[in-house]
Amino acid sequence: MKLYTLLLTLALAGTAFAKRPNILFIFTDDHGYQAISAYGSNRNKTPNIDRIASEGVRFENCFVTNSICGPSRAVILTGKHSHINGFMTNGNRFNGEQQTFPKLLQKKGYQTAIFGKWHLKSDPTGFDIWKVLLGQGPYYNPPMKSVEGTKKIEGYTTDIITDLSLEWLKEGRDKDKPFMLMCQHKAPHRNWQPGPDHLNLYDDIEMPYPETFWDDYKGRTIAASTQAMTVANHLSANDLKLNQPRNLTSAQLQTWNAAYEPKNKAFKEAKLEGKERIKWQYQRYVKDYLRCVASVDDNIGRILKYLDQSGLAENTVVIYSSDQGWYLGEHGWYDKRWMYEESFKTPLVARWPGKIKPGTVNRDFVSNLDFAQTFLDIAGVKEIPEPMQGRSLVPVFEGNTPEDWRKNFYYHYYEFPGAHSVRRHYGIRTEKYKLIHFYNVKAWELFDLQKDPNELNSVYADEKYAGTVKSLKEELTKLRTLYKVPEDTRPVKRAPKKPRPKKQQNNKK
Ligand SMILES: [Ca+2]
Repeated sequence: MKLYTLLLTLALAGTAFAKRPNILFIFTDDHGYQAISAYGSNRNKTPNIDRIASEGVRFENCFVTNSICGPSRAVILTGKHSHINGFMTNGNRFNGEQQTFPKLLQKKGYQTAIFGKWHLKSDPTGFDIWKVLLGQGPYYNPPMKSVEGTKKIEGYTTDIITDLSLEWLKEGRDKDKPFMLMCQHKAPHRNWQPGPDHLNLYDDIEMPYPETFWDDYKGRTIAASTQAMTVANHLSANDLKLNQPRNLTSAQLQTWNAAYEPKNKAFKEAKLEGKERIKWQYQRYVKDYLRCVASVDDNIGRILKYLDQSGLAENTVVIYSSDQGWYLGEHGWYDKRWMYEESFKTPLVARWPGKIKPGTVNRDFVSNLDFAQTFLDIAGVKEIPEPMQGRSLVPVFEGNTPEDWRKNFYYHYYEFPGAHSVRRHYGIRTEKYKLIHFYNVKAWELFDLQKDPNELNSVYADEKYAGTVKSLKEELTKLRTLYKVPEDTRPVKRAPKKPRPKKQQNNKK
């Protein structure tokens, strides 16, 4: 009798266990919200990402704490700001000994898996299975590392990461346990090599130019004019596909050349100069970027289809986001790093049948800092030994944003000297204003976001805003105290790189 009761209890516990929701976290690298049709893109369509948004929620104000690849990933894993988790710049190495949300999920009986981009130097910890790209990883034929070692897989990386995720969902996992799967794409990171299916997509159209494409950086501090990330001067021959890619198989290269050689021939014959040349570079860059996004969207479609067919869709929370936003020619730029809106905001859409009302649009200030606690809350994990610094989005998902939800947000970028020469800065964003401190050059910017949504004219020195500056500085100090931000005393040894003259821009990345 006792044995029967025990077995019955175990069986019931097992049922409850199995019913906990699965978490599918699809994540890209450098996908700006301007390149998602659910966010109103005027340049491309993303029907599958849009589907997640229309069956769930789209967040209009998802901010990152530090707009760059590795640091964003470390924030997500730990639920802590960069200065606490120790990964402040891409040069750092992630300390995998520390508390992360996958480890806490594992303890609660979740199966955890990651396929794709990791980019934190140390090996993944907290995963039952992992297979990751080495560093950035290439777009074609990526070597992938797992506990068994490193093996090259032939094909297009975005397809391969999806294949690995689907194989694990179908055959690899323990179907008696709930899962948390991180499907992490390299795309659409530089240098934007499209997949074989999309090499000629958009050939016959001209992409529209952003309003701020010809920005002259007047109205802001020295920081904005001394960067090295312009479409005009800082794209390499590899970025522009004027060189052949190096690691393609001969069949892949044949397909590639069939697409690019005629386009490159026409470009060379046109001998474009000045603005016409810059426009050509913009068209080439944006189209390649959006071609990479098209493959991401196709592959999200494959996963959503499998969730439908397998019946998993009903009990799986699907989340799509990117490690930060991106410039698709806004301010004349590519890349990220700034606290300006395009790179400070990142896309976030989520679907959770029965919990998130389809078609929801949310404007609360949410962040990648909140993801860890959100995943733990979804899984019913209450024990978080070391406090995290975000908040669970579950009540926000359910349409019950707490009264005391944050009304401002702290940002801090550290990687200077570094690629693209963006000065270190921290700042505060409220609904109406953004105050930024480029502290190594002792310069401040204040933007009135309602009057100047493109952030072209700092009103920091305008007397009319003196009171606003004072109160924002007080709020900023409070946030720095709340998050325990130390003074950044690391020396700035190197002067900012001058933008390279046009003649030298070829060949090197
Ligand atoms: Ca990134």
